[in-house]
Amino acid sequence: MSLATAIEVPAQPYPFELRTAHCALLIIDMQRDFLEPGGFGEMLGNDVSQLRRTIAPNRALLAAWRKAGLLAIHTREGHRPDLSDLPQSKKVRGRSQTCIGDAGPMGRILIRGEPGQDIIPELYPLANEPVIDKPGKGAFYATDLQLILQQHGITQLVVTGVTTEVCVNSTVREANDRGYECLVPEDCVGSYFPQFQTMGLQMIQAQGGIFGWVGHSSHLIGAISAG
Ligand code: C5J
Repeated sequence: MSLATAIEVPAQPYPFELRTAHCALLIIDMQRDFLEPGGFGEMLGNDVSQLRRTIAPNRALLAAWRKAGLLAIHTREGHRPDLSDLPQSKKVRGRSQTCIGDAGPMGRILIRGEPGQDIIPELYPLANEPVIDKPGKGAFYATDLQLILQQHGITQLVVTGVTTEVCVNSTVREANDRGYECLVPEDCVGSYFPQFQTMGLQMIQAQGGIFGWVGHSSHLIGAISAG
């Protein structure tokens, strides 16, 4: 397989023309506090099994991606320990008893360096894979993600992770506005809310792919493993 050749990957609303030399896998916020039983997400009353079903497909996709020698990037939502990058509006949103920065079940909630803020062991980044610490929902906001993508000549993104309607959707929209073509494998993204999973994916592919494409990891793995 020539890295410059486009491979047609089945997707909605029409096939995605994958150019592996210019495509990065961007795994959004597969963090312990969102996915693990006993974490912040579960503490808020969410059903983490809705997110945990994405672990196995992400593992398989990441393994194939690494085997093909392609660029994988990971993100983590979180804030500085002194909370200097946490807007008050985000801190108090939800009127919860426990806020970002407070002591949680796995250390201070969504604070960089705390166990709960880190990526789950099943998908832990390799030393050569960039990890983007982001204070917002979108991965481009207040990060060096775009610079890293430019340095690698990336024009396409396969976006996976959690949650479909929040950080995945925000990132795909940000990427689309910056000219990146985004493919979202539906089995590799998850929401605590089944209806948001469905609608979050429909929003991406609606109106001729207004923000991007929706596919399945099996087709992507087939495409990158073919060469
Ligand atoms: C993410 C969130 N990662 N739902 N965060 O989607 O607050």
